[in-house]
Amino acid sequence: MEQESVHTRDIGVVHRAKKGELQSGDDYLIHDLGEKLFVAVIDGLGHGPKAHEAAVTIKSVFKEQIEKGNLALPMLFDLAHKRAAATRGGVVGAALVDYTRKRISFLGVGNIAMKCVGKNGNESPLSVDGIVGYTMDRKKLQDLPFEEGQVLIMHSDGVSERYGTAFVRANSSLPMQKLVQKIVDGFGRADRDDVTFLAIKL
Ligand SMILES: [Mn+2]
Repeated sequence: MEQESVHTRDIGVVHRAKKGELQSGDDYLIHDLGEKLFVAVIDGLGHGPKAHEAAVTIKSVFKEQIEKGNLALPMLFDLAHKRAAATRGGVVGAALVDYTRKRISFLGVGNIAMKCVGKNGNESPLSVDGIVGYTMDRKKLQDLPFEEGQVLIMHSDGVSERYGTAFVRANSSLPMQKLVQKIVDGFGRADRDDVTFLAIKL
């Protein structure tokens, strides 16, 4: 049976280290699996090389597991939690977009902002408190429907949430890279923190 597996995805990314740091303590992963898309933003505790180490450790667990076909978010977080125990740990938001079922699974531990913005309203899945690699008492998997044309936003606290979802909606016809740059230019805090901002047109 033939399946269409080639998508042209409109994805915008800005990822930059805090001013004065050579390495970012944030990291992210976008892994396109054809009918599914895995997206994660990781903010290692603090900034600089130790934060970088934590973020990269978590990302590498995700990457390794996804390449093996392991896509269950709670399991990915459990493995990352174990592996990152030797590091400072970090806050993590992850989403698995299923284009066939038109649903997104979200899992967030700590303050990574995740939103799905559409013309008929927004979904903001909630993260639970915790730090992957340090303290992760519980996980809350959320599964939400989406519509084509909505914008999936995921970012670290290096960008203030004051840009607002109305701004995203009003600018959702822009190429995602333009949208992300506009938001980061207006609301990024690279003078104080690492910045990672992703936008995906669903
Ligand atoms: Mn941060």
